[in-house]
Amino acid sequence: MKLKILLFLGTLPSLINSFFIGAATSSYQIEGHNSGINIWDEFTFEHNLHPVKNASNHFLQYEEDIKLLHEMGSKHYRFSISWSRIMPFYWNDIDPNAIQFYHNIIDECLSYNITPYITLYHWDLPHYLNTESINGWLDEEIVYYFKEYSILMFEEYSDKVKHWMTINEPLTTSRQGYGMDCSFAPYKCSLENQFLSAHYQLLAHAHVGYYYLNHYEGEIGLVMNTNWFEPKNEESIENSHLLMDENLGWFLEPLLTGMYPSTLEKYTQSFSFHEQIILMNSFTFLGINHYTSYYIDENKIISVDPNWITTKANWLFNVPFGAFKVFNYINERYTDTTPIYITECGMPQINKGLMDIERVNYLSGYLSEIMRTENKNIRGFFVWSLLDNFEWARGYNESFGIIDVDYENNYKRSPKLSYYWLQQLNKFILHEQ
Ligand code: PNW
Repeated sequence: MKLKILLFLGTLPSLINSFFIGAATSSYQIEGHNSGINIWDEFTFEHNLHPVKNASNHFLQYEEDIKLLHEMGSKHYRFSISWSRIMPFYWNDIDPNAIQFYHNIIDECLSYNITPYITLYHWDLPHYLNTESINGWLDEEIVYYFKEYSILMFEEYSDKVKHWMTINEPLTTSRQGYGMDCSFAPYKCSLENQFLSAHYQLLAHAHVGYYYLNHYEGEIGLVMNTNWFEPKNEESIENSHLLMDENLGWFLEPLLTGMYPSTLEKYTQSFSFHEQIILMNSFTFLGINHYTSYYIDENKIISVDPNWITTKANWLFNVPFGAFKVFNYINERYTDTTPIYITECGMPQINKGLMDIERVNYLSGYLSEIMRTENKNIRGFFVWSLLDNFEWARGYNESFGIIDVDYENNYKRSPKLSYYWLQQLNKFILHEQ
């Protein structure tokens, strides 16, 4: 293990002057103590998933959690605001306690000199926006609702917060909530819905990002997720491009060019000229969540290498070289000028417990590869996640945290090995900077 850390530190200098390591969370996965109902409450109830009542109890323990982040040496925290906490029961019914709660979190961060990065939407859509009259992300009106809610958040917090993210992983919402990998809330799945929900998420992002950049000083971006699809041989390269179009290009190309990838033409509608202008002027950075990679062959069959290290999540393999490839690919194929934050990266360990050597191994591999990419625009890395949390359709069975949460013992927090490893790394980075 010592050797691994040393090897890793040897590769640091290329990006180190401008690089940071922070941590990420999302509201529904950790806060608990919700009042209104959102689509994930409905989903977990209907699927008899898990008692999500108080998640990781962050609502009551946020001071302790932010202190732990501070003690890890991180100066950057990505978290989300819960739309359904802010407006719990009906549209524009604003809960002042919720507004105060996020002020408290922001103030707590600032007291430690931790910079807050706020995600406006991390999947907790209020119930009243997913009904027969307003059909969630399938309804054009959602663009208006998301913009009004976001403006309210800017008015409230923008004096203190200068880094914003609009929507987390529109790909996952479209594929898993509305599309062909149907497994997430709100479970309204068809091929048509998959592309329609993506379209409105893109427009919602665009209107909010454009508005923010025209009214405030700060930065804003969309958080996209992508795997890397490694071609198995020369004949598979085109299929690898196609899969990258279907995962990343689907959302990234509209931002950069105002158009969907040509390979998706038969499924997508085009943007008007006005929408194109807004899309292309709606961001100052790209947020990229990257977790894993697959092989793709000439027949578009996806596979994994049996030697890749597995994790508790059946979709997530430890493939460091994929991180190298994916950020090079973004650099070469899409943009070599736009700043990038790696907004999520991490894994769930097979056995719950504090000795998460697998996670140290994963993080050291991924960070080393990220450091040696040609991509010079990467500004920072947010490990997913600060705390063990509610892992959506998989409930509490997958522990992504660098800090353990004991759900049976008053939500007691215990930092894992990876936390201490990142603490050492942060000391080194800060020292070098
Ligand atoms: C992300 N997949 O979701 C989310 O942004 C987080 O809220 C979540 O906890 C984290 O990754 C870990 O899963 C994903 O199946 C969910 O490929 C599923 C997939 C990818 C990302």
